Amino acid sequence: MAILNQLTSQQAIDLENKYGAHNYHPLPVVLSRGEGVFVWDIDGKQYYDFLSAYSAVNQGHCHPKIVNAMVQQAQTLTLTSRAFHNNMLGKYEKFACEFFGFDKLLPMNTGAEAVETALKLCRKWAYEVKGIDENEAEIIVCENNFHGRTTTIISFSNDPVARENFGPFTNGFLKIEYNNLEALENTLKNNPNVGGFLVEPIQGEAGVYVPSSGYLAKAKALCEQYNVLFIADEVQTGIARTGQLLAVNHENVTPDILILGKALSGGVYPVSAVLANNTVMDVIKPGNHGSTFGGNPVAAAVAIAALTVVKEEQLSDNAETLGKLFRSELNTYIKTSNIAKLVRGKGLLNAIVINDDEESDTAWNICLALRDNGLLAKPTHGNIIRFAPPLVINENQLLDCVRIIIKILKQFE
Ligand code: IF1
Repeated sequence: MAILNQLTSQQAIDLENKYGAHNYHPLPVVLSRGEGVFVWDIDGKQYYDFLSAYSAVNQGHCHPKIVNAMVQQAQTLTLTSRAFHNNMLGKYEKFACEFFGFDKLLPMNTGAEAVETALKLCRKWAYEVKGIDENEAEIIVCENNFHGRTTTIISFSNDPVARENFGPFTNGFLKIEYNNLEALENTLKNNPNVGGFLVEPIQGEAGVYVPSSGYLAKAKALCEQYNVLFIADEVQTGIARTGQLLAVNHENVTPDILILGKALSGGVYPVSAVLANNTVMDVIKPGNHGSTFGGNPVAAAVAIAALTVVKEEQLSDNAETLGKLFRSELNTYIKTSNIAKLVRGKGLLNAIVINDDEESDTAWNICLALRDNGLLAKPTHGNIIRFAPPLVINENQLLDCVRIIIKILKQFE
């Protein structure tokens, strides 16, 4: 097919501009290959990937074990729909439930679908178990959240760009300040119809905001006190990214509903999931919810392989150790820097706040310079640059990247 002939970078970008919706503003680089911590552009230039497809390729690009699992299953049975059983789904559900410590799993495909599933599950539990009057259930969410792009999810977003002209919006959500336990307790006390509290253990898109130590544990305790489900969106923070299998593990918190996505498949295939114990998950009956591809045999094989890699390669420990090294090295530089204000994060989910206002393009220009020096990263909001390499990165590679980052930051001082 002629369309598959080698393109120049500009030709590839022009095709996207002409034939693709303009719903992103990508960094000008055209990638064609990935392996481990590296990606290559179509001219063969190598880069460290410090975005990891928004923490979907925690296991590294094209991990052979995960790819092989996909290929094997894809050559055997790809999709049955849930109209029939298949030999892979139950195995995956058992594997994942034991891996994360829950009774049941509801398989979906994207993170947003899993968040929507969790919202529906929480509401159904609120009516049928907690006894809230029908259509009166409310779910508490946090300011500056990011949980996906569906109409209901953006209904409780406060990002004007994500909301503008997409109304009318879904009701039933109460918004509180993130990392504010008093706001949570007051909202729980004054709103008897609350069924759940949906929270990111670290707010990723908002700029890698790590809550105060103890916040998640105290929030969970408040939810228990008021008979409200604690719903952890670990789509970005989960699967070893923050130095523990789940970010909530840092505080020994067990969510009532756990939402997973992204690296659940190692970035090889869209796989997401909602996990809960029977007292919650058993409100779901045949016909209540579903998805054509949800829990398909390829997704099942890929997810088992992706989670196995996390354990076998001890990715949580690596993220914990190298994350501390990353922040330590950057903090040493920041002491004498006038361009970098601070570095924050947990494990290998980190961000640097640039000493310029949100509207400036300094962070963007820094990312262009990083690209020219073999490292790919992208600003989250305005003056914040997220740094999230695949968790398979080794110490020498990390220190090489620290060197590149500091070299470029110094050029902007
Ligand atoms: C974009 C970042 C944004 C997520 C959390 C659910 C979802 C996401 C905590 C939905 C998705 C992606 C979506 C992508 C950019 C990226 C992202 F934070 F990771 F950087 F936008 F905030 N919960 N995050 O982070 O999962 O439906 O995408 O599979 O939409 O621009 P999805």
